[in-house]
Amino acid sequence: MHPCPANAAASQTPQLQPLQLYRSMLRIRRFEQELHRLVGSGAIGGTTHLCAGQEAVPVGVSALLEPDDLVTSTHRGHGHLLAKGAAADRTLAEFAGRAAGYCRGKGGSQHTAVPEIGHFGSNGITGGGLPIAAGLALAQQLRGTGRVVVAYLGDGAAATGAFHESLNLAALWRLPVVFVLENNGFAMSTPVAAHSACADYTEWASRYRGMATARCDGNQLGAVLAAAAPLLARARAGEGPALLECTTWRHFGHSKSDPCVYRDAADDAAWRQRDPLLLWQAAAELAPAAVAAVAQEVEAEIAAAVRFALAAPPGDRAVALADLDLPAAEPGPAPCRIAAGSSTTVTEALRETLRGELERDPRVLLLGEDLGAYGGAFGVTRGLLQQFGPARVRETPISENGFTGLAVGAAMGGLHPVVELMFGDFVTCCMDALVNHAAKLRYMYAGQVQVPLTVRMPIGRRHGYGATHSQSLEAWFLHVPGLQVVCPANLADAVGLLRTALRTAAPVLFLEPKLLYPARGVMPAADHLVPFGRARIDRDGRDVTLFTYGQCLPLCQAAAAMLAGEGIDAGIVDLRSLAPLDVETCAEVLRTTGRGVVVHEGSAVGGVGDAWIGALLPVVFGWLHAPLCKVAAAHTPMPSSPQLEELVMPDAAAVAAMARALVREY
Ligand SMILES: Cc1ncc(C[n+]2csc(CCOP(=O)(O)OP(=O)(O)O)c2C)c(N)n1
Repeated sequence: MHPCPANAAASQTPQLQPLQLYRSMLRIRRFEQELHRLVGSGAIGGTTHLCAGQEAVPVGVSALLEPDDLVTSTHRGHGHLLAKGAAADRTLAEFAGRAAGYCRGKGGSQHTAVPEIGHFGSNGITGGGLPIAAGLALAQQLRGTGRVVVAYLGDGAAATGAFHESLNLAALWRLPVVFVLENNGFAMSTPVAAHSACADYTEWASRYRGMATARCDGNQLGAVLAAAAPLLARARAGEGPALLECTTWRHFGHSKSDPCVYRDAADDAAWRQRDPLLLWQAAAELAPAAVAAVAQEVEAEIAAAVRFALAAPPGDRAVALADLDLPAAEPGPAPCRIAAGSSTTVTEALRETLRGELERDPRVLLLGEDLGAYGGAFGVTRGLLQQFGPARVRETPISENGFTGLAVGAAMGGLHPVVELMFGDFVTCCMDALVNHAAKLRYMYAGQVQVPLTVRMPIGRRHGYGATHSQSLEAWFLHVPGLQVVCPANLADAVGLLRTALRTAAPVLFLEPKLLYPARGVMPAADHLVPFGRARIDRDGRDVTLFTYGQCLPLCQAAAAMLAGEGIDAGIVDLRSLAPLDVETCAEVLRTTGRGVVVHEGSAVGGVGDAWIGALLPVVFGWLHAPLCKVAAAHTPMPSSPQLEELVMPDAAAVAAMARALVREY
């Protein structure tokens, strides 16, 4: 018999009894075989990535977990779900797109989560779940829950930046996470030797300081148990993260359409000889009669699951549109060292708002590069590390995708992280974390999780920072359901919008116009909140209205002053909230003036202005005296020279010219 250190505990712990372990593996095997049949016949649509052949890994690992330990999973995650305790019927219903599924049919095979059993989601982005797992582990560590997180991945995922960023962060912060790498020899059709420049994954991972590693035969359940147990115990004891590599083999193709032509038939046959169920049957010396009885039980469970899933109805329109509403912001005052009514700068006001929320709410923590001695790129966080310590003001490596993804996981794990991107331009490096994860997880997982995450990002020009440090990329995010995008243009809104972001259980991109940092204003009350989706009328006007946000507000004010000198009465609306957009207030104002110009620093092509016009036109068309127009940056990268920068940016004269033309020509 293969030595199984878990056998000592087997008599007391039901999930470690050899027959139960066999049963768990058989349950996954039969589930996958039935799913293969149903997908093949067209009874279930969508894509599926079956894990038959790899059952010993999740069964071995899950057998060592407590019920409230957490796992994150991959596209090939059915076994991870079932082994953690998901019911076969609701799992199959999910994959069949039925409302009775765990995610009401919105997640499907690649995006199912069952947080009530500690399963925080399979993931359709290769490697995408790894930073999230690190963040869930950070939440366990900070909340002192004593739980561990298991992050499954395939060999292909080990080539992603997300993998290395996650291992680095986990090692730096000694997070209670065990990365379980199911090495089945291929990433889709690409063999390991062609996609990973390492001798073995344990050798790679061991280079991260404090990362324990082990490698085992992933088809031998006893070997998985033996290798995983000490790594999980170590992580649970706070001794740091680990990587466990399990070599294994999938029986089916990569996905339903894969005939597996790239695999050697002899290899396949040899691996099938080493079927984990057969190996365990022999190793654990299971009696044939007991195996037959278990098989009968499993057969009945899977047959019932198929009947349940196929009979269940799909969700309706309400299901399709649910889980996107914006939760209300918590009202109430926060401690504030700057007295309401006194004059200060936006930088200081932002810092005091962060300080107040850190003091008020133990779930809040800051993450970003150089937040401590440097105070963040623009000095906003100066002094906060000294006050709150490195656990809550966390200086990160230069790993935007890693630490933003980690923040998503920490948010799901019950914290409210505030990420600072040094420059908004670097959002390109964490698009996956924001667009594929922060924005969607609540929806995909049908409201079972929330992602209270604030991402602060300095945007716009500051005279000479050049093409990669001056952009205004916010328009991209208006296209992503699930993200809130807000941008203050004065001190009171900077405080009110940031405080609202920190009190709202949803992902918020908080844009900080760079030119606004040194601006002065009056500190608002300690309970001042600015609700999202409400524009602010900055100036009433009869003839034409300028719609803007952020650092274009001053130039609109200058343009309005110029126009006033010519007898043109121009109003100004500060949008403040780009997503959700306050269509109602904008429409109301346009009902009066019938002429509107939208002004912003982002490129004129596909920018906020186009989105704004698209949203308003169907509502206000009948009231317009003139077409809605925009004044925005030229469609060029930002040149470094301040003189050239002026030439591609909108200015007050251009805004005034456009408004004048609308008034005079229409
Ligand atoms: C970022 C990303 N790139 C590509 C894909 C398409 N894709 C899905 S699974 C997969 C292979 C992943 O291989 P591996 O991590 O070894 O897992 P396995 O399929 O072997 O379980 C690929 C290329 C994806 N989903 N996400």
